[in-house]
Amino acid sequence: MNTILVLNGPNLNLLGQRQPETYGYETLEDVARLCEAACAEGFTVRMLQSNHEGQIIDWIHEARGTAVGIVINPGAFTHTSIAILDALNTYDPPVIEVHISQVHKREAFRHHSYVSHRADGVIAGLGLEGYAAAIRRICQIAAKGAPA
Ligand code: CA2
Repeated sequence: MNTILVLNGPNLNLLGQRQPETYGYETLEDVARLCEAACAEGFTVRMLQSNHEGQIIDWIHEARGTAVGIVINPGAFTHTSIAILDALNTYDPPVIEVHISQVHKREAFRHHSYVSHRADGVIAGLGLEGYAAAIRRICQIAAKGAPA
């Protein structure tokens, strides 16, 4: 078991195609490449995206016993989904929440995250580099048994 699950929520399939002033010009494929490059030897990345809350929950359930950590950008579900929080609460290994934009500089409704109630780390505003930092941290914890 050396897989790190990278989950992306709604609309992130459009990364690089719309709102470049907020989310930049790079695509989700670029995120996948960046994550793979950030992965320590012996670890692999499984990169997934869905616009559907239930699908994301099913993937979190599947990660139990199969993934050493989860990097999650829940998209707008960050601010609405107690169901995703509940699913993450069934998962013991490290969870790192990533936001491409600095959500705290944006509208007030983006300031609260249900997922942050579970996440071991939260990264916002570092652009795609946030994913790479999250991958490096999970590799570090998984390799050394460091506390999450
Ligand atoms: O900053 C982030 O990564 C967000 O999680 C992105 C979500 C937003 O609802 C959160 O508040 C912050 C939105 C994802 C929408 O992604 C798009 C990407 C490109 C073009 C259009 C939407």
